[in-house]
This record gives sequence, structure tokens and C-alpha cells, in this order.
Amino acid sequence: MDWIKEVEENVDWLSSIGADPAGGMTRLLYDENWLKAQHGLKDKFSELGMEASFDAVGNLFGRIEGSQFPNETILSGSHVDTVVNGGKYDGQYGIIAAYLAMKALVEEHGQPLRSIEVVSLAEEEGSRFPYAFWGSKNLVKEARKEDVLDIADTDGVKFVDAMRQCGFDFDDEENMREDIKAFVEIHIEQGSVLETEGKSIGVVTSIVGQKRYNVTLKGQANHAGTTPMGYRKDAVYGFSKICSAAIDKAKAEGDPLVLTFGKVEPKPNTVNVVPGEVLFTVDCRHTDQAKLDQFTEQLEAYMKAIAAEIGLEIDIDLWMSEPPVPMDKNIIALLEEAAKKSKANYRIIHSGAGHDSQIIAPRVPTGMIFVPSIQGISHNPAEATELNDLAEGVKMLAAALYELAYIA
Ligand code: HGY
Ligand code: MN
Ligand code: MN
Repeated sequence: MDWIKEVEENVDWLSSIGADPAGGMTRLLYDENWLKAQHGLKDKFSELGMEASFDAVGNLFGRIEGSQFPNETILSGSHVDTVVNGGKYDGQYGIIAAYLAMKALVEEHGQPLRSIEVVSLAEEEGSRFPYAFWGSKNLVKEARKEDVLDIADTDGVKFVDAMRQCGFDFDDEENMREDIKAFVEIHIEQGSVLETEGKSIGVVTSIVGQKRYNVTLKGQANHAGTTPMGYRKDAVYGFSKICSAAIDKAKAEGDPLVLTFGKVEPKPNTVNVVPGEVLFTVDCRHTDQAKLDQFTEQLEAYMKAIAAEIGLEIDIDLWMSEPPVPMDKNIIALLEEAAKKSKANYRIIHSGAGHDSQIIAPRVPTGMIFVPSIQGISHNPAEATELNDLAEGVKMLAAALYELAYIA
């Protein structure tokens, strides 16, 4: 197989679905680009001779039946959604690599002993609705209807309506599939460790824990000219005090703690009006759950204190809280073995980004492979990985899937 050509063609094809005129890619859960991508992948899986099917919520599976142990399934894949103006590798590279690895394995070795499936997971980023990991959480039966029944995107489109308009609905199946024996996800590193150290492959040991909040500060909109400074209930002033002090505290805490105020929406966002309201988001991560909890508890207390000091109302909505998750020791060893066999220039590495693997790992033996990100850039149209590294990643994934699905 011409690995480089296949990777390049498939990344270019899938990236064209959701290419954003403002740069990069925007393909959000249940939007029209998302639906077009899932149906395009379904056709692709069928063309590759796979049995292609959706589950109730829109996760897409491509299956090659095993000859001897068909009820033992090795799963590989990643998420099909992107952030807004994101790159063209985060998520979708893991889907493309999985089906290309399966294609290469069948071409070279014929039918596997165990079944192999590629999965295009419906959503991981939490970029459209205040909910993340909808795809993998449904796969492992952790998703709860009540968590999404009343949520909507920033245009007011309700989650449930968007899902049903795409022809999908809640998955009322109680129990998780029992046939999935392993999950391997390949993903770009989204950091610069591999590139800095000149490595082409990362074998992931653990994934960071993270918490995400929507915070609303409510003060009083007022006239910018006639409202003396001492009379103001300025929501942006409150946000800026919180943001500045919290970032300084995070820097003092030091790596691997990270803190991001990614979205800030003042209202009415007008030059000559004292802003009466601001919605902002918080994303805080750490490899150690206790330290993550301690920092966020202090942060929540500090936000409330600043709001009280300025006379603002505050609403703190913690809508995501995922613990740090170790990868499966046996899968790590298998990935290291595959890296050694394919003479890959690899290193063991921890993930500062969240991944579907952290949702699946507590239920299924799970491992991750990283390929380098150029200058560590991600969640940005400039996200890029050398074609050779992308191809090496597919070969590494194929070697791992061979060990899992072709060896008795
Ligand atoms: O935000 C993350 O860590 C991932 O890219 N969703
Ligand atoms: Mn991402
Ligand atoms: Mn991702």
C-alpha cells in the first residue's frame, strides 16, 4: 500500500467536509458537515468491504468479521467532530488511520481471526453543546439522557432537536456491547514533546483529568459616560480580576496544571455601555485528581469572593469533570513491542489533551498512539503533522491491530 498517498488523499477528502471559509475546519456534532462526513465515511467503509452501520446516536462502525473468534472485536478509531476553526488531524486522523490499517492488513494477511472495527465517534470536543464525549459515553453506556435533554447551542438550537433532525435518537440499549476486547486510538500529540525529541511515535501511558465550567457574572448595564466608577457593577471588570489572578495562581502552581479561559462573551458588548453581564468558560486540567480538585475548589471560592466584592451575581456551572485515566498496561506493552518490531523511533508519553480513550479505558483494555504535531500546534488551522509521520503512525497501528486480531 502506498501509505503516504493513501493518508494524504483521505485527509484531504475528509477535511473538505467542513472546511471553514474563516480557516481550518468546523464540523460540529449534528451539523450538516457532520452528517455529510458520517455518511461519506459510511460509503467509504462499505467500499472497503466492511459492514458499515450507525448506532442510535450516530456513532459509525465499519466491521470486518473474524474467521475464528468473530465475537471478539478489536476496535480502533476516534472522533469525527472538530473544534471551531480547528485543524484537519485532531480526531479524523484516528478514523482514517484505522480504516487504512484495516485495509492494509486484509490485503496482506486476509481475514483476521478476531473481528476488527473502525469507529467514527460522533462527538468528543464539546464545541457545539455544553457536553463532551457524547460518542464514546454512549458506546460505554455512560451517557445520560437527562444531561442533554435541556441543553442547546449558542444559537439556541436544542441538542435533542439537532440529533433527531439528523435521523438519530437516544440509545435505549441498557448494556454495553460485550464483544469489544480492546480499543486502540491513534491521535496527533497536540503538544511538542515528540517533535522536540525527534521521535515519530508516542505510546501513551495516561490521559489528563479535566474540568470545564460555564460561568455567568451578572452586574448592571449602564451609561459609560454618566455612571461614576464607584457606582458600577461592571461584569467585565469582575471577569478580568478573576482571569488575571487565576492565571497567575496557575503559573505559580506550575506544570502539569493548565488553566484556560477560552470563551468570553460580554453583554451587550457595546463601546459606550458598562457591561452588565459576561459569560466565560473555564478549562482546568491536571494529571493528579486531588490537585485538580484542590485548585478548582480554590478557584470557585475566589470567583465568588470577587463577585461579592464588586456586587455581581455569579452562576458557576461545572458541566464536565473527567478523572485522569491510565492506559491498559498490556496494551501499552503490546504497542511498545509493535514499535520495537517496526523499528519506530518512539517514546512513552502522557496526554495533556483529553481523548475518547479516557472514557473507554475504564471499560475496555485501551491504548493510544501519538504522532508528532509540528510546533505542537493544535485546535488551530495551522495544525500539521509531516506526511511521513502520519504514514508511520498508520503502519504502527496496523502492527498493533495485527497482534490483537491475527494472533490466536
Ligand atoms: O480539549 C481536548 O483536550 C481535546 O482536544 N478535546
Ligand atoms: Mn481536540
Ligand atoms: Mn481529539
